[in-house]
Amino acid sequence: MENSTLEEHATISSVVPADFDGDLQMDLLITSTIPGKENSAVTCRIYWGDEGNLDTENYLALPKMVDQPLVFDYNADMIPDLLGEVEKRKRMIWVLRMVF
Ligand SMILES: [Ca+2]
Ligand SMILES: [Ca+2]
Repeated sequence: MENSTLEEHATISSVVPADFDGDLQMDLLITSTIPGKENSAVTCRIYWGDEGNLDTENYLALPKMVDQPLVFDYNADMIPDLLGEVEKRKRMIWVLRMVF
């Protein structure tokens, strides 16, 4: 993936491969931060897999988070969901679902 798809000066802090929309194509959750910046928020994006490639133009941008999100299956439908802290003590769960 070209670095230009990330924010300027951003460094990738984690990469989580999973099928986040249930279309049997592997997707990538990529989190990034700005190094050296105090209290830098974590940028979280899900890039959709498409026949072995990644669509770097269309991604799901999640709100900035205080820390790394946790990937887990909240509603037990075999599609991974996310738990993240968007502000101090304000936690949210994103329930992802099949697109078709
Ligand atoms: Ca997928
Ligand atoms: Ca789920």
